[in-house]
Amino acid sequence: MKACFMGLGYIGLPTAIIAAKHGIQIIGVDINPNVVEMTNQGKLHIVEPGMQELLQEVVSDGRLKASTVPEVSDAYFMVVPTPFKGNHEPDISYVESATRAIIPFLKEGDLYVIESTSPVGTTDKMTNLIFNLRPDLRDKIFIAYCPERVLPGNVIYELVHNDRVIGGMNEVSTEKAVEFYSQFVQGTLHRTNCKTAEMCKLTENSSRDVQIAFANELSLICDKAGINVWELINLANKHPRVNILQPGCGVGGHCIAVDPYFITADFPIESQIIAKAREINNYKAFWCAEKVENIMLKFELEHHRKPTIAMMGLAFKPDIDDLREAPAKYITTKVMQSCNNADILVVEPNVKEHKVFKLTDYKEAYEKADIIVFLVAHSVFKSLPYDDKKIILDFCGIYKK
Ligand code: SAJ
Repeated sequence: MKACFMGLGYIGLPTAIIAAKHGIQIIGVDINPNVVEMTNQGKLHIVEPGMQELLQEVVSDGRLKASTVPEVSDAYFMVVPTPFKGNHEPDISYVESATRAIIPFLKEGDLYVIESTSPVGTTDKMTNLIFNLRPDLRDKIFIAYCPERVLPGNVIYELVHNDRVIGGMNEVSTEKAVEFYSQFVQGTLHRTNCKTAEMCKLTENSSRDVQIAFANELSLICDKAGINVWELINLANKHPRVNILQPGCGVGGHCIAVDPYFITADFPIESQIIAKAREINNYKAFWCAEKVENIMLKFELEHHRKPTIAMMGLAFKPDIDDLREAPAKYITTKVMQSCNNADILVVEPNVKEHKVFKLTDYKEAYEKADIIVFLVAHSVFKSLPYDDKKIILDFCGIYKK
């Protein structure tokens, strides 16, 4: 069996590698020639523990080859980005162009699968596109939607062990896709239709966004009421049917802060809670920046000098080096812009160098600063002793104080 993966990014490349490792012949396609070249040299262009060794193995024994153009295969997988446009409208143009690129190669009996997070109805749209251009293939190919669920950093394990949802345009398509994924997935493959599978992916990430928004809203209430939100959530979670997540300085990354808009854009009247959750999580970052600015002004009035401030963390979540859509980066930028001349030390222990921020070692910054702002709950920060002579703004629960 030969499979063609359109898109060699954070999901496409690991999936292609794991499929190759399980004996499937893979052609991996990417529009970026550097990605193609690096992949063919066995060099991983993304950061993912354990993946480098696997890539080298499948490239050297010829099971994975990368190219900028597709090749005739038995199955085709669309694993390209689906960003949103300025007004939070989903942009499926990459899925469409990847689909257009493989249409000439399709033949009777082939499987076509979309993995990219997509608005409801995308699989139907691509089905129409395929049959408009290739009416000869009507009822002769299999079409399905199968979203990924992996957590970056734990991809090798989760790609194999997580359950997956597979929704075909009809039952035979679902079965054909289940047959493909069962070659390397040990989790249960749950069968449904394509619209439900599309909505399921959006629901998973929106559910997490709404739950985090609840925790963030509690943090705003508790700040005003003079209650320790960490203690409160810990106590509330002692109830057998309550499980509140943790507040932070906002929600970042390319999934949870994006996918809910795919629902709100198409269902603006119905999706009240989902839209509000996005607003609350975005507002939380703005609120944190304002808090820092106010504390700085207060310090200046009391001490007749500008404070030294340590902004602790830039990543979008703890213990990673990924700064995409990170609220901590937004807060740091906003604080730097609003208070020129103040001495701001930027800390991100998981990144060596940054082209915009001059980075300072976390211990040195903690030592030097008058105001410590904890933005990301990186493990190393938890070893810093609590110094009550400093002003500490703990937005992510380092000390849970
Ligand atoms: N966060 C909080 N409080 C929490 C948990 C998370 O503020 O209690 C914040 C994080 O700091 C971060 C953001 O939420 O800024 C997102 O982090 P995350 O760990 O919740 O999720 P991602 O974006 O790394 O990965 C998610 C996962 N989805 C779910 O858990 C439902 C992953 O399984 C998906 O595969 C991925 O999105 C995706 O690609 O869609």
